[in-house]
Amino acid sequence: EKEAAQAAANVPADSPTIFDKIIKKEIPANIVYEDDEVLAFRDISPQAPVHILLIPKVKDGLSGVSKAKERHVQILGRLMYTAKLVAKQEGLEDGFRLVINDGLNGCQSVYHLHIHLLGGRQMNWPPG
Ligand code: DGP
Repeated sequence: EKEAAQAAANVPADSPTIFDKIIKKEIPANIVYEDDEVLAFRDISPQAPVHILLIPKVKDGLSGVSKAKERHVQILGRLMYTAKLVAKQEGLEDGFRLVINDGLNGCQSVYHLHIHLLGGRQMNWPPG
């Protein structure tokens, strides 16, 4: 498990991931929102009643937030704004959580930047 995580962390920032297949509709996903720039779909392993991933449709080297460049500022803002729209669409009026895991210590497993939108239950703090 640790070796797999290490291997995933070491691939080049532009390498394709499973999320490219979801973007191209080559594998199914439960898509809840889509526009020209952003795709949002339900996490395959939900950690809350609502658990949605928001991703840029064009990766452009953005494997994780630690790889962000100045050119990514627009899409980063767009992703967070879209998370708010999807939270409303999902009826999360009582609150929600956005999470971005980065790298090995952040428990990132898919190296295509994504925001986790979690809601529908009381969250705990601090996270594990
Ligand atoms: P992270 O650990 O932050 O890199 O989150 C990756 C998430 O992606 C994890 O919660 C599980 C989810 N995931 C991985 N593969 C698939 C898939 O093929 N479909 C869907 N819907 N989610 C996936």
